[in-house]
Amino acid sequence: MDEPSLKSKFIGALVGTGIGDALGAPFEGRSKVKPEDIDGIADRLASLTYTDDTHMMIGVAESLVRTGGFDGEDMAQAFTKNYELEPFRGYGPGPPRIFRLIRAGGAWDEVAQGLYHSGSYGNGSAMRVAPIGMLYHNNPLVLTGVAHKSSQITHAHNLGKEGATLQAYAIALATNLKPGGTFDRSDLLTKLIGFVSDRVYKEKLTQIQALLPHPDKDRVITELGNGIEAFNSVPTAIYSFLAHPDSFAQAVRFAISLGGDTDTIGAMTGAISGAYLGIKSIPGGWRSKLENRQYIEELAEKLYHLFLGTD
Ligand code: F2R
Ligand code: MG
Ligand code: MG
Repeated sequence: MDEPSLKSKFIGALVGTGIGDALGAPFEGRSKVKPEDIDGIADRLASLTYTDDTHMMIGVAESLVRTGGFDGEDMAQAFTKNYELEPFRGYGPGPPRIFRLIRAGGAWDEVAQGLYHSGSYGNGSAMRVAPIGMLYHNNPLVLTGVAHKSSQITHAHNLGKEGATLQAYAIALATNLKPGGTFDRSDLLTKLIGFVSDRVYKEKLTQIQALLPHPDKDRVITELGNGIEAFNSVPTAIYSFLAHPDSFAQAVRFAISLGGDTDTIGAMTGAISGAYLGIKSIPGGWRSKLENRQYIEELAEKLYHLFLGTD
């Protein structure tokens, strides 16, 4: 395989989010899914329709591109405007409540604090974080600050913020790696374990190390999780990628086959795999069917130029 360019990785991460989301969406909430059913859906559908995961990822990218970096007020307005235009994207229960508060004039960094008493730890801020992982892939310190603040808009619980930051960092590390050579999974996991602060994430990442040599889907579901909470889905996406580093299709198929929050674990796996392997690794038949593909690719290119300083 030709080594993907950095631009190809930017496009791969954003389109990868959309593909994993759209392929997983028909199975969200089901128990384990047969890989052939995933391919069947992809073949049958004329268009691969994305959900809130990609809709919010688009909002993140639009805001970063528009303001030339992170601006919390602008990003909160982008989420709110996009939701009002397309409320049918299957949003979780929390974000629409936040958007109403934002619309009523609430402060972007305060409104999410009271949700579920201590803020949300749902995976909604991790599923959309690919543009942040890409834009700051060479600067973990800035990546951490921006991922935390972007989560604060809707997911203020520390486990929500840490989940988004961990997913962004996994995308950044994948961007910095060259595919095709020897892939040191242990080194990547060690970096991720050293990066997170919360014990829940440290333990799950350590568990990935134990699970990788002995593939067992049931143990992945039981021990890492396949749920809507950030800590029950971000480590699972990282596992799905690490167990299939050389194939976007295999990584995403595996993530969805676990059942549960299939669109979101698919989206997060697709983002990491796309950032590692680049856009050409995504099967053409999937890529060509993705709803709004051209717009998502244009956003990825603009983000790439923002990174280069050539926008
Ligand atoms: N909403 C869905 N799927 C439902 C069905 C969609 C259907 N197919 C359709 O088309 O309508 N999926 C999307 O939601 C998930 C992301 O959710 P998000 O944005 O994190 O929402 P929320 O409400 O903040 O959190 C989700 C749930 O987590 C629990 N929770 C969170 N924080 C909690 C806390 N501090 N204490 C207790 N529980 C907490 C709650 O149950 C929340 O409702 C993605 O799957 C996306 O695809
Ligand atoms: Mg969704
Ligand atoms: Mg979901």
